[in-house]
Amino acid sequence: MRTFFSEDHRLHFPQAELTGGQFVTPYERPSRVEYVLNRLKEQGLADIVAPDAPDMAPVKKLLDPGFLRFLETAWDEWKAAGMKGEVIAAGMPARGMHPDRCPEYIDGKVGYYCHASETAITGGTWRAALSSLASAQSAQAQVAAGAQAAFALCRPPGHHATADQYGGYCFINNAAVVAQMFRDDGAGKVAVLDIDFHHGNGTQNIFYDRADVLFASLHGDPRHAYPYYLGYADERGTGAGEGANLNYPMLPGTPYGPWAEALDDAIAKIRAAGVEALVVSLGVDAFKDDPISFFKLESADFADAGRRIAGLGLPTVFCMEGGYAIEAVGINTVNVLEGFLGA
Ligand code: OKP
Ligand code: ZN
Repeated sequence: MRTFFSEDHRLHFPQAELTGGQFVTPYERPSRVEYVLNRLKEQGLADIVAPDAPDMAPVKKLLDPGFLRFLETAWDEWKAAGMKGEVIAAGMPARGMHPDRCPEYIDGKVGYYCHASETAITGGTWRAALSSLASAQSAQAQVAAGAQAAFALCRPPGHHATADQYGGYCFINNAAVVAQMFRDDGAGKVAVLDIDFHHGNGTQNIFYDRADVLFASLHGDPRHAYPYYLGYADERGTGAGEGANLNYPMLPGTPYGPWAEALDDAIAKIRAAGVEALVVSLGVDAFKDDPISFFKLESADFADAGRRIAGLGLPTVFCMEGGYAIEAVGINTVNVLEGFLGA
């Protein structure tokens, strides 16, 4: 399996994440992917190539062009307004306010296009997000051209980003773009299977009213885990998309047994839906030692999950999402890929 990876991820390295009332070094940091690269090489999965340039045409159709322009220009506007620090949203439109009138002043715009203030934008964020997108798109192109599977080692991640809001360390929803590209290439139905610990609110939101992209997510119960305001089991899709959204929220301490049962249920429903291509939002923060998550998966469980996913027999693009127990991120991520490959 080929890995697509761009060194430009390094351009995104904010100093600050707002956590517990403090600014800390972000959990989502450049060194995460070094562990994945090293493990890939260690395990002989050394086919690692740089992606082609991103193709913005499918992205502009799926995501809000105003949002994309905002991401591109936010840092310059912020600095031009005299702001001293990184771009951080201090307030968002809340209940009883206007959720869809975009202010003109940058501080207001930031809140309009953001859903969670832990995530900072810096001068390199846009280019890093584009490079992450490019890896996902090149992986999709390789699978569309006949490869059984490809791995996009994306950083920053994408699954929390909606069509018009960033947050949760995510700016551009790589997995959603890949799913749309499979559709554009002729796949009748596509599934996005999100095994990151956190609910893929962005992906859910983008496809919520669509029957042609099935979304299934295994995640920490939103009553206890970020993104908190989405991810309940009764969110099943709307209109034509009714029944095409599957959420599996699970409680703190959940070990592999029940997690794998949820995975099998999602897999069975993906199989029954007649899906022709699969996108896996591959986060490994369900790991027992993850510093910001609360499931109890062991490293070996990730290989077993990969085996189960392979049982679908679908053309598959893996898009890297989260995983913050950095020394184990490489082992856990590559375990999924090796399990998938039957290694
Ligand atoms: C991104 B991905 C840490 C709170 C972190 C944001 C988590 C974003 C996770 N104290 N809240 O899904 O791995
Ligand atoms: Zn996560």
